[in-house]
Amino acid sequence: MAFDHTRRTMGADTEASRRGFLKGTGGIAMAAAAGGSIAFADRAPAGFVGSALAQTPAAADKGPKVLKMDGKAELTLLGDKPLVAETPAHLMDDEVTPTEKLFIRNNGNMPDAAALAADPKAWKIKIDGEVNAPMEIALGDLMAKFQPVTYRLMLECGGNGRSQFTPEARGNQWTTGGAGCPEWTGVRLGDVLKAAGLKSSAVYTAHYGADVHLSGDATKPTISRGVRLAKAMDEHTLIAFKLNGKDLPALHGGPVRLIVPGWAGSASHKWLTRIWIRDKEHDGPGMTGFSYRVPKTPPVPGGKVEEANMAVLEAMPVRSVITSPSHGTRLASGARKIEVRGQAWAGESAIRAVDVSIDYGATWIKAEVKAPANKYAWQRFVASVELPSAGYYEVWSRATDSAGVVQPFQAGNWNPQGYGANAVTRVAVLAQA
Ligand SMILES: Nc1nc2c(c(=O)[nH]1)N[C@H]1C(S)=C(S)[C@@H](COP(=O)(O)O)O[C@H]1N2
Ligand SMILES: [Mo]
Repeated sequence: MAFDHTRRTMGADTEASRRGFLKGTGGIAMAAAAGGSIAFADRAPAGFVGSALAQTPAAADKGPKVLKMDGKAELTLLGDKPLVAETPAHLMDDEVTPTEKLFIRNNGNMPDAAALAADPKAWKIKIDGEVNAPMEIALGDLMAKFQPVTYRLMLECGGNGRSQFTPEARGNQWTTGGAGCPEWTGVRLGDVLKAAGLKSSAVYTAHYGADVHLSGDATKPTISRGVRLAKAMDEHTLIAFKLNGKDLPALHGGPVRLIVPGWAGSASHKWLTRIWIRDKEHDGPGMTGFSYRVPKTPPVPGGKVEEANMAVLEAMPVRSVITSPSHGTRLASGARKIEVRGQAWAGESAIRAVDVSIDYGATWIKAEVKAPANKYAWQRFVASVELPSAGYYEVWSRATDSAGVVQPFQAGNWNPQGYGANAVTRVAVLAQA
């Protein structure tokens, strides 16, 4: 039987069950294999049982496409022009995300290979706009003049979780793998901006890079986002040139990129060439309309949304991902003990708690949550769980952030381009007699 590795959150399952997949293969066949029992079926919402294993509708009928690329793990390919690939949950198990397991999100074509192959130390970054001393600094000088720092920092695509929305939102149908927490080395953007001398009129950054618009039009930026000055000045916001101790690979924005941790990944500009300091909110491609913007008050899902009701997406919401057991695990015959393990993080906040359920949320088991390595690093959680009998189970994880915000059961605050979906995630596990 084919496991569905792409849709296993509640929003998506509602859709799957509507389409009648429960009558087909999915959970029922799984339960039959388990001797007919679905553990805690009485606690599950009607029409819900087994749906985590229902077949993926439509395009993904043949199962998820797998990225085949030197130096990268088998990520799930969401698109190849531009290249977009996410990390399957079971590959998010490392405390520090190895480079080969880090997701990829390009909006355009990678910069010219010749430009990237040239001396990286000669790569230039311009700082201009609302500064007293505009500068153009070579990467080599940047490295020599400013103090390097190393942190583990979350990079998460603004669209992460998008596939949870019903009705479907526009864009790459990320499950939960548009996120990673590798170790980044760079200089603080704030130090560089201080050296350039910020004017009192400075309120926002605008980022530009060397990648090429899909149309081939060299005058068009692929994307150009920015952040409020306070975030730019945060000590964890970096102009980064190393990833996991090695020179930043071209695929991830090398030789140099921004890392704006905890906020929508689109602010973490790759192949960085210019930071324009502005006297108002930036309005480049990716800043206006429905792009990287979320409703201030929740609209009717799928209904008309007023542009005036949209505000810039900044910090990402609280989320947890179960990295082990992997979705579709069949335990050895008679085995009943599982260690539920995963990562949890929450944009600007820390994680206060992660709870795990094996009975459709009727009862919860407190997981042990590790302290973060530093601010903006994800936190590992572990819970030892004993399954009471053979049968088909769904294991859920639900994180609570330091402000008390909890992952919802269904993605809320629907928006046209699908940002901020952070529903409880689930994996199916079969305990065999
Ligand atoms: N120049 C440039 N920077 C970019 C992008 C891009 O297309 N071009 N994509 C952004 C988006 S949407 C995300 S989520 C992250 C992804 O970084 P990664 O590919 O290293 O994982 O880079 C951001 N920086
Ligand atoms: Mo993104």
